[in-house]
Amino acid sequence: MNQELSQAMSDQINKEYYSAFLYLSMANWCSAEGFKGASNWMYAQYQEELAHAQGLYQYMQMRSEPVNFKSIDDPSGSWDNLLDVFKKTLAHEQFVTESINNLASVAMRANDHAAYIFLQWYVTEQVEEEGNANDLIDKLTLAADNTNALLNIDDQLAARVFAAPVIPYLE
Ligand code: OFO
Repeated sequence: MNQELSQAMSDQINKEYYSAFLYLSMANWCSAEGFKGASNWMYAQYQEELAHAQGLYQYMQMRSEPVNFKSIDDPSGSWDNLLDVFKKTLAHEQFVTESINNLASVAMRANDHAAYIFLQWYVTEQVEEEGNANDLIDKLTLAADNTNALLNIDDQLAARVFAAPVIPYLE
């Protein structure tokens, strides 16, 4: 594999683990604030990010490429309210989308069609990741400080059940 691509793939694995850690931190905050449904949603998101990292890791294994693990930054934060949590989620996903797009561009420049095709799963996934955060920002903006509306949204978030994503090469 092209050296720049290999390094960028490896870096992306670390970014996915940071995403997982960030959402686990948000799950923890939501739980402490009494939003058990949002905590459940964030915990499922944490599991999903772990799967994203695993998918990239397994791909690198298939290609006999090294992975350089780095320490994960402290994700803990203090968020103003549930709306702020999801605004930060969207901002983070936009950052990840840019990173994935750059990665796909590196694969294209390296003429690595296999890696480029593999990365399309992640490109598509980011549309959903941003869309989910956007939907929740809209709902939470409408709810504003209405406690009943907020608890209603929290109940909806409690219904999320983690389903392992079907990522190419990840069994
Ligand atoms: Fe891995 O998609 Fe979110 O960060």
